[in-house]
Amino acid sequence: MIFTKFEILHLKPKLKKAFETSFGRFDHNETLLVKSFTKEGLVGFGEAPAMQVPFYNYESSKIATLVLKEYILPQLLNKEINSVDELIKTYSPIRGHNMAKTGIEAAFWHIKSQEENKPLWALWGGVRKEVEAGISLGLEKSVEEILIKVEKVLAKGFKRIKIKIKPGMDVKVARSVREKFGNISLMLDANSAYQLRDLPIFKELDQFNLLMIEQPLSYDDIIDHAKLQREIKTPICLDESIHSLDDARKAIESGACKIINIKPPRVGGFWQSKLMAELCEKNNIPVWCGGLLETGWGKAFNVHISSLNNFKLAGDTSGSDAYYTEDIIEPLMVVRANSQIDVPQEGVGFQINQDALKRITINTVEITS
Ligand code: OSB
Ligand code: MG
Repeated sequence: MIFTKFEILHLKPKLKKAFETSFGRFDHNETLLVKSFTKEGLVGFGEAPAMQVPFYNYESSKIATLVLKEYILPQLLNKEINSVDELIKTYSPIRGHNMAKTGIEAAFWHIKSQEENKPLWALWGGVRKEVEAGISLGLEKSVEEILIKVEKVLAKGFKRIKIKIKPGMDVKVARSVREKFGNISLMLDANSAYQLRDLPIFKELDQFNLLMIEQPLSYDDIIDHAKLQREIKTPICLDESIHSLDDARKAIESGACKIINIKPPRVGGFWQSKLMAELCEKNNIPVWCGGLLETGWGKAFNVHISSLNNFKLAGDTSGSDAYYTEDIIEPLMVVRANSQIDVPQEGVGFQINQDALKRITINTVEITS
């Protein structure tokens, strides 16, 4: 394929309900779509879900726009790109900025799936026909409000529930959920809100038979997580700390985690995600696909990658009705009553709803030669 033009669409979708983590509370999100045009007349969309502020990692929608516009996209114009390796090679000198890189990589896969008339999962070696959905519940002002939300999502059929925690809203959350709902499949996500000196809290959490605890310590740490994992029974799952195959290898070798949350935009794309899942599989580390409040377009790609063999645990992919007042895909993504999402058998499996896209696009940047 030869790219002739790009558009970076800056989207600002409104969340149905404010989403709060230990790093902030948001009532809308921001994300990017990289719209890529080829000489052959195909168009590919790829989502770069960098949020409005660099709180989850150092990327944000504005930073990712800058990096795409100045450094990644110009060198792809009018160049023949036929393999993902060729694509990745053009921007590999750029350190980090994995979300920005994922935007163009996803667009490449969208075009590839049209060229080869294959679903995304077939290009990546997926094996599953359906994948298990989970839901990630944000923090609330009180434990009571969290219990109400848990009750609602259990009624909807979600089987694996993740709840955000922060200091002061941790043990009491886990205890109350266990008291009210028994032994449901429950996990917590700290988004790096704790330090090693908080060990007594994690020892206390050990009694609740949690599926895992996600990213308890610093966003850039592996060593302290290894120390913590040696002291607690609950499996640690790393999210923020893992950006590359090398990070994954170091975390596994040092015993810093027993599970990895693979978010394609955090690790630099779907090809890296595949390689990371395979590395983890060789080391008996199961993985699952996390989310970054992507629109349905990004979530669709996450469904396809979740069909790879080592994605053994439910992901943070919750269906179109869980996130925004209006999603940009048609049909909408549905979680069935048994908590499963069908893996599409053609292409991406969804189309972009151009009217809905227009309504939430706040800026467009064009890159041509
Ligand atoms: O840590 O997994 C996280 C959302 C934004 C940033 C970080 C995280 C999350 C979620 C929600 O937990 C995942 C989703 O449903 O998209
Ligand atoms: Mg997380």
